[in-house]
Amino acid sequence: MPTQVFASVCTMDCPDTCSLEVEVTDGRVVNIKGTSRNPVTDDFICSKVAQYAKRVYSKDRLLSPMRRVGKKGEGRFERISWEQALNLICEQAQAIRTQWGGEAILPYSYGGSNGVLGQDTTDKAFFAKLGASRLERAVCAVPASAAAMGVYGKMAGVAFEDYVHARGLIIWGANPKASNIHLVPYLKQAKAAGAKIAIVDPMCNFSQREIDLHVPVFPGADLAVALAMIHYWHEHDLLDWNFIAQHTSHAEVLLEKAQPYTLQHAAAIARIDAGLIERLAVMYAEADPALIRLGWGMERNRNGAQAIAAVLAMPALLGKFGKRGGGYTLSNSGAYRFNEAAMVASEAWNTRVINMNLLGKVLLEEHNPPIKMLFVYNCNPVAITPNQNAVLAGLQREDLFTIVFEQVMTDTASYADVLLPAVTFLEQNEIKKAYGSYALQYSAPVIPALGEAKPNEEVFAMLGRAMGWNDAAFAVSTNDLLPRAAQAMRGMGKEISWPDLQQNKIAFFDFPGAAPIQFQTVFPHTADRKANLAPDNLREHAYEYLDGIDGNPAYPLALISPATDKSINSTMAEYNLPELYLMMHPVDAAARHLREGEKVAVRNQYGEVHCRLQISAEIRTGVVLMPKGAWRKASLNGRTANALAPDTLCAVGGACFNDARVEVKRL
Ligand SMILES: Nc1nc2c(c(=O)[nH]1)N[C@H]1C(S)=C(S)[C@@H](COP(=O)(O)OP(=O)(O)OC[C@H]3O[C@@H](n4cnc5c(=O)[nH]c(N)nc54)[C@H](O)[C@@H]3O)O[C@H]1N2
Ligand SMILES: Nc1nc2c(c(=O)[nH]1)N[C@H]1C(S)=C(S)[C@@H](COP(=O)(O)OP(=O)(O)OC[C@H]3O[C@@H](n4cnc5c(=O)[nH]c(N)nc54)[C@H](O)[C@@H]3O)O[C@H]1N2
Ligand code: SF4
Ligand SMILES: [Mo]
Repeated sequence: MPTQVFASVCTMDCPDTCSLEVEVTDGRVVNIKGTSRNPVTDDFICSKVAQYAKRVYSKDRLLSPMRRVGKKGEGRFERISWEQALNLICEQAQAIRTQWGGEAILPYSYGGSNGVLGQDTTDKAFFAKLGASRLERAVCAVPASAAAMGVYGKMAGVAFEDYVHARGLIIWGANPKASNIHLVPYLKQAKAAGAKIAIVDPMCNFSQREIDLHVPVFPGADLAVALAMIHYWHEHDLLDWNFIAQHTSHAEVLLEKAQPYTLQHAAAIARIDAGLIERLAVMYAEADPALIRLGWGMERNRNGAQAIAAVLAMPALLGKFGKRGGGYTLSNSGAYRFNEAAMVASEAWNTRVINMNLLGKVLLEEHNPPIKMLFVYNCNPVAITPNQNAVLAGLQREDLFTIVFEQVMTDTASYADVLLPAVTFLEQNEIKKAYGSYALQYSAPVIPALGEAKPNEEVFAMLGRAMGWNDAAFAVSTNDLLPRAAQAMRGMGKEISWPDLQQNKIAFFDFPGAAPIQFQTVFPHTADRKANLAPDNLREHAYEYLDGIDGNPAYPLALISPATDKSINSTMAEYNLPELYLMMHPVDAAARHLREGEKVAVRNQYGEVHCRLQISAEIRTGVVLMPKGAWRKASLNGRTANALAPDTLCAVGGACFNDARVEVKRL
């Protein structure tokens, strides 16, 4: 058969949301390339997804429902039919509901393939009708969302294409070289046109040629640095009082909180030179247009939401909005005003809420009712949830009935009682809102589903029917949901027509214009359309720097575990990240007499990880780095970064992965 080429879209949890061209020969995916249908993709994609066929045809692919025959975690299963699997799950759910109540059932999900069909449609209707516990999806983005919602009501951010217009850029707690690669060409163009670029990050992900300033802030100390910059501008009369008066509220609260933060005070907290903070403040104040790219690296600690709010306030305090290339970008997901309720009707769902970061504790500690059934989909908690040892111990519980709905045999799947096989994005119909680039895209299957794999929305509808429920929610198919999703899309400046989307595969915004200009074509979605510089949702702790975790001499090093170019979270890490490593600065290594490539034990009160040491001056002193997403087999003792990550929460419930403090010894 000749090779056929199909249009597709990458649905990974990545801001870029590339438009793809997939070559299929004899029904098999042979090549995946980028196109410029989404202009930001510009014909190139990351090597991970270029080789995604490896995952589609992996020997670890789940191709039929299965039932556990070995011990939990051992990974021995036998094949069963879909009908048997659905019946088994329904029997268990009924029995648990009768004995313990619906809240003894916990759905557990996160990013998965991230489209509008595969989450919060029939799954939500199913768990709502069961009266299951609700999940607070808080492993990512909760602090950033709270800040962005509070300050600007999630105003649309500066488009990547407009970065070329900026003359001063701060990349704050983001690593575009790994996690947002399509921003990088625009940064290069801006630099070539004379822009100054600064990064605020304990790690230096750029070469000296690519940037003008690196501020190697200690993890969790961004709030102090941001307040010191604000204090500095106030003191040097650099604030834009006109903009503040016209377009902001509660600036006085922020300015008062910034008062104690002299450059020296913040520098001591952030363990950097005060001169660096001053250079950053001056560079940003002088730049016109000035732009800030905020990443999620800054949020993953106890001060995350407050720090992001303080950084978000900067363009308002200095009046940097109102022109191309001026303002900020965080997540652009808020630009779509998607009417989720129009997809599938759900019953009212008012049960207890469980924060997903606490999974291990929730499974192990006493609760009323206890969790008796765990239903995992779109998520790999053994790899990505903090306090891995508690998660593993919880999953071992013999009285816990665990269902894992997955594409491949993950570290979590091996603990399942029942496994359900999921399609990959190349086998699926999905509509995907990009949260970095500005486009809505439709992807049709390019190959038929492998084995008996099915898409989420169909499986939860099947489960509802297997429960004997006649609700309309459980009668829907994928084909019913596609036109509904197009109709439910608001905020794009125009109606989205399903036939057009189906035909063209992509729809763009009209702000008016393809790219928004903050405070000119787009405005805050706050009640008064002003930037709220001390929003209610943060005000109780507004801009209060919490120290608290440093100072235990047994664990002097801060451990961060950011994204790498090897995987998307744990997806594809199974083959791209075969060996876990710890990165350490030469000075910290010398102090411990450790050498490059040596086996080390990384320890704290939560656990211990054994891996190889990598020595690099790119990471600052006092901080070590272990990549996120590694599978257990990549480590020398079956534990990964999350065995060291605390299951503490920040004030708004977000994960504090980077509050881990550790010590490292030779193994
Ligand atoms: N290749 C790839 N791309 C991805 C992902 C992936 O796993 N792999 N994941 C996707 C997802 S789900 C997300 S949320 C995003 C995340 O992508 P990013 O927003 O880039 O977030 P992180 O990778 O967590 O961290 C970014 C940077 O923050 C730094 N950092 C850590 N702690 C601090 C701190 O306290 N302050 C400051 N200023 N910097 C700090 C880290 O050293 C790192 O360089 O990427 C998405 N894209
Ligand atoms: N230590 C540390 N841990 C972290 C982070 C960190 O910075 N440090 N970052 C956190 C962040 S930013 C995030 S977003 C989370 C991400 O955590 P997760 O969202 O759990 O990300 P993945 O590990 O990629 O797991 C998603 C799983 O869903 C499956 N899947 C994909 N598509 C489908 C589908 O259509 N149906 C079904 N049923 N399954 C599907 C994939 O095979 C994959 O195993 O991790 C968090 N964990
Ligand atoms: S993971 Fe990101 S960069 Fe890679 S193909 Fe998908 S959207 Fe593009
Ligand atoms: Mo994330």
